[in-house]
Amino acid sequence: MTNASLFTVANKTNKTVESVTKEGPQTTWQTQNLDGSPDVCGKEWQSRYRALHQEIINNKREAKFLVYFCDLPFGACFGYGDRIRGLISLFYLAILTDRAFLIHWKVPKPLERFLTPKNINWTFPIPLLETRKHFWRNIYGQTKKDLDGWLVRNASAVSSLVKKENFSFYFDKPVEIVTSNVYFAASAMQWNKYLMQRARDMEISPLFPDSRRHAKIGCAFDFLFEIPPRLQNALQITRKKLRENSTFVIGIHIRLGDKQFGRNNTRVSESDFPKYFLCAEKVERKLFNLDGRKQARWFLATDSLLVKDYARKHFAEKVITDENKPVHIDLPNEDKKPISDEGMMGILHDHLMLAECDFLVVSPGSFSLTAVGVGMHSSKTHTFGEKCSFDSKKKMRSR
Ligand SMILES: Nc1nc2c(ncn2[C@@H]2O[C@H](COP(=O)(O)OP(=O)(O)O)[C@@H](O)[C@H]2O)c(=O)[nH]1
Ligand SMILES: [Mg+2]
Repeated sequence: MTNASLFTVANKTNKTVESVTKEGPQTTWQTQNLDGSPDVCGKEWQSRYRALHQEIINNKREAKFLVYFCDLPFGACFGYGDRIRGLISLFYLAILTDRAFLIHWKVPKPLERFLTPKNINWTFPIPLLETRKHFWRNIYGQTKKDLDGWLVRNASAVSSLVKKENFSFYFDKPVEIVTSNVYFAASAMQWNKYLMQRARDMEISPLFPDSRRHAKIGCAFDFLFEIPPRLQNALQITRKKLRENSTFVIGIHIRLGDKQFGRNNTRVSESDFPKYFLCAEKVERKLFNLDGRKQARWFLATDSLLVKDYARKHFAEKVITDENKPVHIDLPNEDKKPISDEGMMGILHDHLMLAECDFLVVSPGSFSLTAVGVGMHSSKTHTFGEKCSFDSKKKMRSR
């Protein structure tokens, strides 16, 4: 992805507009603060876990590891959003069982090329100690031979396990490796009396039942990941275009489905996606006090070129979108080539950019909902494009 040619900005306007953000009015277009807020994320467990992790990898404490694993010869760790939800669920499970969390995400590209370790060294090599391997997800096309050596549980069996098991005993090997796309941190884990007791004792507030549903994603993401300079630069270029003249930004994510990636699966139909743009217009009208001087910009992320073309044709004035063809992280391209670095950058760029928009119009699915989580959005700052319901009495103030 070359920075200069990445994005199409339709005609720039020089109107003076001030931005409205999730936290309230802002006077500049500076980066949204996505850092895990101490109010939502808690503030003590992070340093305690950092110390524990350090002690384990420095051999000063019993070797106990929990590894998120995506390096299977047959691929198929699912999409980016699915991976993030599985990974983050395992991260919390590692904290609650006093294990050092490692990420071994090598397919189709090593994650550490695109997101780097922040508070803990999750790239530490998997120790050559007694190991058990868990395959926690539904089987899609894997053969018996592929799964040799893996303890297989489908998604509903994982939920049952996570609801009732005492994992301090269940995980009894020095190295427990898991490949998973199950978002149990937001569901089954909440029912587990042992895990929830530990979460309370350790004051891991994003896991408390009354915490914001997707904040657990934002708090974990912020703890684990640093955005490296190459991706930061790409984000900054887009941000500048979006925030020019202190405008405010609506992020729109339209996920048509895997049809464009050669699979028979439709999420949002080609006749329904224009509703997302109508929804963004409604958000502007009802939530932001726009007048002739004020204008919003839209950041469009989508899996479809058709949607991008439509947006450029109908909303050239306000839409900014990546020019490249979106790729599915886990499905082969038409030419059967593995996904390129640019393709991966495009996925991360779209996801992180969506996260920092002031309001989100999203699709059902994990790509959208993890962006809601990473951006620490509440129910007041996102809606689903087709339903487009929100409380229009709660106007967002602009100055
Ligand atoms: N670049 C880009 N890729 C996307 C976008 N939406 C979906 N994709 C691709 O489609 C895949 C969708 O999988 P996933 O993130 O699991 O979302 P879900 O299947 O909708 O739950 C992602 O991994 C991306 O490769 C988007 O807005 N931009
Ligand atoms: Mg998926």
